[in-house]
Amino acid sequence: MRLFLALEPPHKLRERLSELAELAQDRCGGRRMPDDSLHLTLAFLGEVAEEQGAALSAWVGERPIPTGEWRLDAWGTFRRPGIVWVGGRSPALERLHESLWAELSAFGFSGRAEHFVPHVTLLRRARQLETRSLPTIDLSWPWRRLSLVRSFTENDGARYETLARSPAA
Ligand code: 2AM
Repeated sequence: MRLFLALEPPHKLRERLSELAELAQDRCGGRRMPDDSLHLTLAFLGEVAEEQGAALSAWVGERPIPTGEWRLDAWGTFRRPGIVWVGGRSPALERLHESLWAELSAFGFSGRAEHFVPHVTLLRRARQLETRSLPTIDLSWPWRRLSLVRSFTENDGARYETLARSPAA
């Protein structure tokens, strides 16, 4: 199964991100992420065997994470595969990313990306990767819980299912 560790946005923020995705699509084209799929990936694990997935679910379910607040104040793009995102630098998220990967390595996982760019993907396959005309943003994302998410590939994109959440801190 294909898994990743993520933060899921609070309800009000999800609504705001959805509005931004609509605005961005008007300017840039491409496909919007479904509202209920909006997330921040902290660690992409790729294909994981059933038993390892079960062990990860138990680990996430028992392990509170330090809470924090992420300030999203930037638009960005990844040329391939035409991603338009919102995000922002955050030392607290970098520490969380770092500590999660330290524990994941002990589990035997590898594949940590060289650079961690905290972002929420709003559009894929955008025709235009120009974000200068998009509104200035300054959003706050208070986080409390980590999610283990499974990704299913379907004809019209990926579908996500949350398998486990860490206890509320
Ligand atoms: P993206 O939003 O920038 O596409 C599920 O696919 C999540 O894992 C998405 O957030 C995606 O990031 C990220 N992801 C997918 N493939 C990845 C890879 N090979 N390396 C790092 N992150 C990946």
